[in-house]
Amino acid sequence: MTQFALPQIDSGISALNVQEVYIQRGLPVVITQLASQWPITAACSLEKLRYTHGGVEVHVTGPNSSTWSKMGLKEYIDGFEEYKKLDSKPYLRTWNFLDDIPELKEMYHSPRHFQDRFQQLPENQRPPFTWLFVGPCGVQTPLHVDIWHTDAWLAQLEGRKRFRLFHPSRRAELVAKGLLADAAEMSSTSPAAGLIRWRLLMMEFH
Ligand SMILES: O=C(O)CCC(=O)C(=O)O
Repeated sequence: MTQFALPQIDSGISALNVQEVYIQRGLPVVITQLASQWPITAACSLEKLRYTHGGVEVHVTGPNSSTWSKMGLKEYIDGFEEYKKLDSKPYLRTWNFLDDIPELKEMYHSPRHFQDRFQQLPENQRPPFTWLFVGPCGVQTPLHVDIWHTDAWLAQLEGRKRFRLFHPSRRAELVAKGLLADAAEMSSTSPAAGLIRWRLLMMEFH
């Protein structure tokens, strides 16, 4: 399979440039030197989460990645060394962390390079798509198309993660191989089903 490296651009680039060259064309891009400057990056380090917010109850995926169990954040983080030995590791995914730790709200904002149109909705109508993912080395998110075919930006706050993206023209092949289960369902329910976008395959921590 042919693999391509994504373009990397410096965070000094204008928002207009990012919109025109990448976002409007549906092209993935890596913006460097950005998240390291945010106060929320330090506030959400593994160490800070453990010591300052360790009592927060979170839901992590169980061994078959569809069941969820509830545990304290400190308990979950303390288990990381143990989880590394498991074939299927528990993962704290799609955590609406601002609901549980509201004091972080004032530190959180979308980078100026992206327009978050959901912010134009009244607060009580915004979909809960501001997530934090926390996991030990080796956790994975399977191939998927995001809900409503929304575009997403992701920031890596700590550790490393591999992203694999496939061009939408390969969707039928991926479905046929059983790698992408939700394509038909997503395309029939999405208000933006006609948009051509690159999508995420999988992320894993190293
Ligand atoms: O970081 C991950 O493991 C998954 C992120 C993701 O699935 C997404 O943003 O759509």
